Amino acid sequence: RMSEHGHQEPPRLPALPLIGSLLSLRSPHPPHVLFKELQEKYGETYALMMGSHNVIIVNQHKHAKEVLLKKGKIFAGRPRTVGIPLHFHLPLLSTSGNLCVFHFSIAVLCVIKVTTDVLTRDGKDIAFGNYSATWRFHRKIVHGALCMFGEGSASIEKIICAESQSLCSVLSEAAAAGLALDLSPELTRAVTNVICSLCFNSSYCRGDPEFEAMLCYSQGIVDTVAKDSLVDIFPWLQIFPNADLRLLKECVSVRDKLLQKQYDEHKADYSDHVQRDLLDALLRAKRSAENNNTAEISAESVGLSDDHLLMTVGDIFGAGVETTTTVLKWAVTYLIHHPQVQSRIQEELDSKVGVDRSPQLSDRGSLPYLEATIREVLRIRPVAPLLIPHVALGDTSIGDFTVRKGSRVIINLWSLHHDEKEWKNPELFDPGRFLDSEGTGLIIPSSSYLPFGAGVRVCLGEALAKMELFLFLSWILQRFTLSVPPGHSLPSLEGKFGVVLQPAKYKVNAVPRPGWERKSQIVNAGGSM
Ligand code: HEM
Ligand code: PLO
Repeated sequence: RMSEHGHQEPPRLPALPLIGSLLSLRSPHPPHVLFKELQEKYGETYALMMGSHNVIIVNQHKHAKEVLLKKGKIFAGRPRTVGIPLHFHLPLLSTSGNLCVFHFSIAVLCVIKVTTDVLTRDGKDIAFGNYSATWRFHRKIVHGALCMFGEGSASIEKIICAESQSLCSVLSEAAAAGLALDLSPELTRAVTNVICSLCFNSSYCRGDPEFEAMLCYSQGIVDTVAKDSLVDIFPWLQIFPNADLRLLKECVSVRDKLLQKQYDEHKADYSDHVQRDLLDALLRAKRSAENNNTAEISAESVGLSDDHLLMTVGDIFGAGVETTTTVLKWAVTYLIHHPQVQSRIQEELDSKVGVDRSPQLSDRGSLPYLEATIREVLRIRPVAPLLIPHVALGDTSIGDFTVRKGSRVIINLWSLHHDEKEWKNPELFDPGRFLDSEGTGLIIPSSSYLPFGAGVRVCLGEALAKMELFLFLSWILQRFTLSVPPGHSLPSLEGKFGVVLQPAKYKVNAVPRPGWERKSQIVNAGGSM
């Protein structure tokens, strides 16, 4: 079919009514890997049906940039019902009579509408909310509030360094006691306190019951929000009790209570003269819209209802915790697999920072190998391998292909980051690819690299996340060498696909480096703070 917006329809996977292309999507691999493989048969950009929805899968950077940048605005929509691939594990009896577990991805039928709608009160947030005046307004406020804490200002750096300090003392206590640690809760705590300061101007001590509740509900949400549950395939099954949906609703209700409490406290102490945090910034925008009620813009009409404000902070809080923590966990995992990378970072730290003070943001320029390592971690294990689905808000095209209004577009970042034409040995972890031939200057060797997305929907937390990754990792590696305990096997590099791609759980030995055996508990920021 010819169209003014492109010349042909993209190749399409076979589809049946109701279930769409489900039968073509059985595979032993998670969705991002399957979508990469399907390129061989259908080409780099192809279409499939999820239930009754047309979904276009983009596996190549030129098309990805056309969607995100050149036509960013027309592709800035979000599905009203979010399509997320589901992963199934089915025990089956093989012909030889052995019980095998067949894992296969069933890329989705409809939806995580039910789950994200529960999470965001029907899309009243930024990440899952559709493109609208309200959405633009909220992004602008959040962006402004995050800039206030931005790179130039000392406060965010101080907050992150204080959390690094406390993280390192936990590692040192464990080392002194000869214990191997699961770093996951420790990293989560550190990252959570940073985002807590930004959103609520508060933080948690170790063992704070409210903090433990937060850790628990957030893991519950991560585990269920994109989970392969029947409720997501057949939303009408909601009438039946479903364990996952019940768990999600419980977790969301615990989260909402914590958010509401912060909100009430902030409202009570609000003053036009001081802006302590993101929630104050949102409240200020709400107040000023309410005072301007003479114009057509009322607080409600620009989406400054209580629900919108709560869902927006909820988003920043959730994204702020889960993404950065996940990248830190992947970084630790790869460093354990590649001790030579770890020792090269430590040499760089020893020569550029030394042992008399702690790393600070101004060291970023002189630690290129650490920066290159962070870039490589973000390449090889992208946190959001399929981003969040985009939706075409009008008739348009991608390359020569026609795209009709309402089509969903999934950018397969996994394919971009593992494209053999762009990256030599894409599965090989090699920070050196982000350095120039002298090994001292940072480069981006391929344009097939978009860890934070791009354009209208680009990640709002990129600058913050980069500061955190740099500071946490430099503090840890200055003081400790990480490895698996003797006799343990190396941690798996296969991620668990979900709303974020998470590494498996394992224990780590953090061995204090020479000079840091006892020092790390006593010495603090060493004058730099
Ligand atoms: C969206 C990556 C950290 C807030 C996204 C997207 C990606 C991404 C790929 C989706 C873009 C799209 O759909 O086209 C990352 C990575 C992070 C990180 C790799 C850590 C290394 C953060 C942090 C925050 C944050 C710390 C909060 C301060 C958001 C928000 C969105 C988003 C609010 C939704 C934007 C929208 O839909 O308009 N991020 N992110 N992210 N991120 Fe991040
Ligand atoms: C993580 C669990 C929290 O309890 C709620 C939450 C809010 C925002 C989500 C985040 C979760 C997962 C990562 C997401 C983020 C918005 C943008 C980010 C999806 C579900 C990414 C990587 O796109």
